[in-house]
Amino acid sequence: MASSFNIISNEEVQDIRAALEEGDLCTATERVSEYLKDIENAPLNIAITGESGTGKSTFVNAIRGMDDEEEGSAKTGVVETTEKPTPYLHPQYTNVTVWDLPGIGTPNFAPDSYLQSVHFSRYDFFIILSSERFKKNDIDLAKAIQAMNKKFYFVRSKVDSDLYASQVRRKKTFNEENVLNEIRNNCIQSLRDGGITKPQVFLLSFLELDKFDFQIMQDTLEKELPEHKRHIFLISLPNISLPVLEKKRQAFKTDIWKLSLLSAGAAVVPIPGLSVACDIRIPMNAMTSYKNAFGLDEKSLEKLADTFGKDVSELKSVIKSPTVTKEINEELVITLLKSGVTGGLMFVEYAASNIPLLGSLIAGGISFGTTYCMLSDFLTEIAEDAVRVLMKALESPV
Ligand SMILES: Nc1nc2c(ncn2[C@@H]2O[C@H](COP(=O)(O)OP(=O)(O)O)[C@@H](O)[C@H]2O)c(=O)[nH]1
Ligand SMILES: [Mg+2]
Repeated sequence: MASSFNIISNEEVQDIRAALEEGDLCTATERVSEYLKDIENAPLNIAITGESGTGKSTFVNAIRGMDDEEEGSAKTGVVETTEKPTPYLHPQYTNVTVWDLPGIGTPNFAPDSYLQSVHFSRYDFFIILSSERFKKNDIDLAKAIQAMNKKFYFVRSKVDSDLYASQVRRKKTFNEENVLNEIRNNCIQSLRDGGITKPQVFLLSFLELDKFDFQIMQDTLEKELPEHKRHIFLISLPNISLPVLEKKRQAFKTDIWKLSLLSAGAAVVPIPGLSVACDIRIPMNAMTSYKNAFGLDEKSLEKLADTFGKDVSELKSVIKSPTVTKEINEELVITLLKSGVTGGLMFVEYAASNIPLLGSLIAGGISFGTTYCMLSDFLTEIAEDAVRVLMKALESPV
């Protein structure tokens, strides 16, 4: 069975999960990069989408070198003929499947339920067709694709008709180049107006496929297909790694309250400016072991950077937690504990210090709470940073 990530098989997903569970970031990243080497062979699903009658089925036939009447060709016509998403193998790119989709806005495929009806998540990237200027449906679709972190291109079809009409109607001033430029600018403008930044539009006629922007489109696809695959692989990584890292985090978390109690109970080092006494060696050791477990300690990061030909500073640049990249020493732990005690808690501590017997108990309680929150926060930050570092390590060099 194919995994829900399209491009990685279930076995591969399991393998990456296992590597993350057992090992550190470096082991897991090495495993993922082995798969990235085979990415050329990964399957890719391209959806041809757009409104009804824009030429989707004709496009699918044309790129497969077929006319519309051959056996095995997609059905085309002036009335909507595509009833459900239909897969066709791409003739040139092995492992690429082109999906002919029903039109948006046809009776069974209303715009608001369109994406669900065509099993949107199945596709890795999208070609949105329009035979006129791009409209709201196209723009909404593009935005939904963008929200899924997937890519799309626009194709303006039937430019032969525009040229023909212009030639008939404006015999004297007709200039092919001008008409094409006008169409292109018009398309780009309507997409920009709709909020699409840097839209890429190819002008095509499926009756004369090799004319107009066909070669540019081919070249672009050829250049970008491996990148697309890599991108798709990488965007699925958080889906795989986050649950695993979350499990790791939970496992540590169950121990935090014990550590915090211990720390508060031990109460040997009074922190200056904080009337609470706690043994800061305990949270300090805990933080160090979290860093090691998630592979975010200096040594692991260096090894990771080395393996993937990156600079340590590059990996560190995606770490959001200000604490993770700092050396864990007494000073840092004290600063963190102090910053955790604010407003109300400060007052309680002050009150506590005036009531000796009760005071030590409350002080213990505060120290427990402060330590607990600090360690929990740190653990959450470290798990999220681990995913970011993993993705960064695997990013292709620019
Ligand atoms: N002139 C012209 N007609 C086209 C072109 N592409 C498709 N058509 C015609 O437009 C109609 C709708 O095409 P079809 O592929 O069924 O559209 P779909 O609904 O998007 O799948 C058919 O009559 C096609 O022959 C094109 O590039 N130029
Ligand atoms: Mg069709």
